[in-house]
Amino acid sequence: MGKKVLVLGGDGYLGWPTAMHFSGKGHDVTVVDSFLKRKWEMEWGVQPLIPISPLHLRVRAWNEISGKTITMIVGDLTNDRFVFKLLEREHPDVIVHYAEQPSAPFSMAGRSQAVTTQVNNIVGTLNLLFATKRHCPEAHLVKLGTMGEYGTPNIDIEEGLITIEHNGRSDTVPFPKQPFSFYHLSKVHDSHNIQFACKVWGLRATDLNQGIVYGMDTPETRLDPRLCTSFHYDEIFGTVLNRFCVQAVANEPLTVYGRGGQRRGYLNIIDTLQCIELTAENPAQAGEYRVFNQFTEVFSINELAQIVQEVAAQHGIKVTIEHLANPRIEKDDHYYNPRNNKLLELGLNSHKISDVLLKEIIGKTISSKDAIDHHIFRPTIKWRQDN
Ligand code: USQ
Repeated sequence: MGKKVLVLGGDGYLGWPTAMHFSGKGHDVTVVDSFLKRKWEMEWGVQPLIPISPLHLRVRAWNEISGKTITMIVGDLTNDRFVFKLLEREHPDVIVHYAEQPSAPFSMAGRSQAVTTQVNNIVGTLNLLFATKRHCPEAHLVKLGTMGEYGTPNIDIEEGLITIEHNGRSDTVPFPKQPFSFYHLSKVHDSHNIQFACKVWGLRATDLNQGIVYGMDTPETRLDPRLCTSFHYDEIFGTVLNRFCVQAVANEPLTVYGRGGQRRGYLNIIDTLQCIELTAENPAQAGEYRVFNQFTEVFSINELAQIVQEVAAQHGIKVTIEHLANPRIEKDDHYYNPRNNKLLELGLNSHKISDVLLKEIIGKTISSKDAIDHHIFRPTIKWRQDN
């Protein structure tokens, strides 16, 4: 039977495809967004490669094309009255929470952006927890966390918890967090707040520690050009593989930061949807706080650059790779072995970064080549200003 699903951050890169996916499967979907990301895009002078319509028009187009109904509500999660009214009225079974400032570089641009990131993300999530307790304590919170919460420790990364022995005693405790930025830290603080709320109020939540997402299309975005999602390639909102694909098509060098040995978990946007769906279908128990590591493959930046170079060559594009002084403070040669068993155990059937997937991004980027802004590839935000 269809569930009542709230998608918070429903205007975003992942929120919009998630909303269509759940609606297409027969769930009753409401999208919520404050359009803050659109404001930040204007402030930084960046925009998605393919212009996206206002959310009103996308919702209308989806409802026409699919014969289903997504409902849309405009509001900001940092406004507690809005959040309490929202949950009182909607009474959701599942709350998918993407409504956060998503960029590490944005959060490192200065004091104001760090504060904006942490207030927006942490206060928004806290309001949501309190409103859930009041109006829908049975609802399952599916929260987008990040693999970056763990950092890159010199030991295997478990899914949320680790059992340690210390002075002859043993306990299972949260896995140590050594994040990369004030943005990633905001997700750490969220995780602690959610875990605590589950413990003291009996709420149920799954924290999805997601890796770096790439890709442009899902089965639903392919139905009509009006349904496409917000695909960024700038230094703020563009993730590395998406940036590399656009740089290749733009005949610009791939911007590898530092030595390029940084290893991270990656997944295709289609697999993000699958992971969210599997999580929603298999909810946490009352009082349970679960963590799933959400990625399908691990690559170094050098490996990614090489893959893009090879796929671009098949399109007749010769790609060069440039190693820039790393604007971030991070290890660029390190051990990295995170686990990702829990979603696989639930049935995740992952898509590998095959030529086909990359070819699709590069192919579609070629058709938008004239729209590429060549000024937004080089990193300008530095973790240390004297870098
Ligand atoms: N990088 C380059 N060249 C570039 C851009 C990035 O070498 O042109 C490197 C970065 O130094 C970093 C890695 O690529 O080592 C990933 O950077 P990114 O910008 O793709 O991703 P990140 O800042 O880690 O954040 C992104 C999303 C964030 C999500 C996170 C998942 O923006 O919302 O939480 O990926 S994770 O990285 O696993 O924490």
